[in-house]
Amino acid sequence: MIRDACSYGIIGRAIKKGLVSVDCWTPRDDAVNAHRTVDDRPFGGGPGMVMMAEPLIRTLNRIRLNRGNLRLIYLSPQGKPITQSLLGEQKDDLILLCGRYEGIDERFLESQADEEWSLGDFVLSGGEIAAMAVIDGISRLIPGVLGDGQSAQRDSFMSGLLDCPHYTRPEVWRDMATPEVLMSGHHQYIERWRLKQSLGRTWLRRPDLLENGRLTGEERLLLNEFIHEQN
Ligand code: 9WO
Repeated sequence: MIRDACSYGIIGRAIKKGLVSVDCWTPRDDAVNAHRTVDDRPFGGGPGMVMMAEPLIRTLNRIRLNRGNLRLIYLSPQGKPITQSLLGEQKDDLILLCGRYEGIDERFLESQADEEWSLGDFVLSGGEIAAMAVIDGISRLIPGVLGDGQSAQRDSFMSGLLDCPHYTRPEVWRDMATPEVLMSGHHQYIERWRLKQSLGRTWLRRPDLLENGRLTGEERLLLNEFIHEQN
């Protein structure tokens, strides 16, 4: 699942260019019996199965022999929210642990997991989709992975704002026109319009992102202009 998802697009090209590397490991290769068992019934009863600690620690020891002592992140709904700033803080390689079944033996998590991260307050079938989001989000921040043009767009979100609207041909689609400023060729005006739209959208949809009071004077003015135009 992870290998396939990493073979496409920006991440696939980054791996081909050697800017990103993703290795996948399975505890089944370190199962302690011929049936390659990695799970067992939960103590205390209840539905489903729990991933055993022993196969996992053996896999983890192989990874550490191979890649060194990297921080281990467990992807779970019980973790701290995955945000752009959390991804931006990551400077070293990571081990991303994806659970399945009903979860992983707590003794493995307590002794081996450095952090737990959550994609959101919902339960999936496993941690892989969250792990893929982390791989994609961190990879995009590595110099050379995005084309130069896109890095400008990335910088705007790095300021904690939502993205501005985007338009392409045709100029009028189903009687809906493209904002004139985008057709003007006046790059300063276009940049100002895009920042104003990002500020306005953030104010309308995610006002919580503006509570950190980090807007510059010019951004505050632009936002006030947007708000005034709303009324
Ligand atoms: C099941 C569950 C049921 C009720 C309330 C909370 C619950 N958490 C879980 C749970 O973590 N189940 C897991 C399935 C076991 C390990 C992997 N699974 C998983 C990871 N489901 N959803 C995620 C996940 C990971 C990161 N961000 C969001 C969801």
